[in-house]
Amino acid sequence: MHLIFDVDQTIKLKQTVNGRVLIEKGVDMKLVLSLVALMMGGVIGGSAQAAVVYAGPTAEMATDSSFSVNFNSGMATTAALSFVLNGYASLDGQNFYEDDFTLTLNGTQIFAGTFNLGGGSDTTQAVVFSNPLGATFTNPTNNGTGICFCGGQETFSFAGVQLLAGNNELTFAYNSVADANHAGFQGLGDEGWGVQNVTVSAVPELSTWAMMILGFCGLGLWASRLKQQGRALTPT
Ligand SMILES: [Ca+2]
Ligand SMILES: [Ca+2]
Repeated sequence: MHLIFDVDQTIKLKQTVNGRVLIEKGVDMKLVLSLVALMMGGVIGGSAQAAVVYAGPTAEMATDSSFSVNFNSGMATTAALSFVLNGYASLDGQNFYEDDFTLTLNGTQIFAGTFNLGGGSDTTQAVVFSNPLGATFTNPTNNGTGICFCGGQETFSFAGVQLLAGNNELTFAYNSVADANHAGFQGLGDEGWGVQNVTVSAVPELSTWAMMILGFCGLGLWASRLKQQGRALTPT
């Protein structure tokens, strides 16, 4: 059986017995290269597209609760992550009625802080306790709400989080601080929280880009050399 690259840019599969052709199939090289280009476009385009892994919004939840979003990543990769955090009524920042927000990804905490989302007394209540991945958010101080009992929103953006191949779990949690200096749980009559628009988009690693470009160059070289030689290849 022979694989033949023809000068007319056709890959031919040909099987002969005693000089008699049993099978002869041709594939246009331009078609092959177009398909490869389309596949690459798909990989790149797919990576650039954001996937909404949870649209929401959740129902309003009381503090001292958590909410998890599970989603599947085809491979272990770096991804951008964003979501909207909703506050209802007088969800508090750092004051006597403080409520703290945390986010974990696959069991590792990637953010912790407190924000005035409708409850509080001044403009200095937004405090970030931990932000190892450098997330940004829309309203770092007071959320523009003051004391209004009218809730508020923060939009969080992470430029790069590490996803596992297969299932990944994001866990959002809100807890009221209960100690000698804090009031503790206030309940839905006073405050609530929720999330929506949880979006993940894969960011191709440099090595992935390099491998795709090298692969494409290699294919081009291979095609070019075969075209020059116009020779038959015999698979081993
Ligand atoms: Ca409150
Ligand atoms: Ca509170």
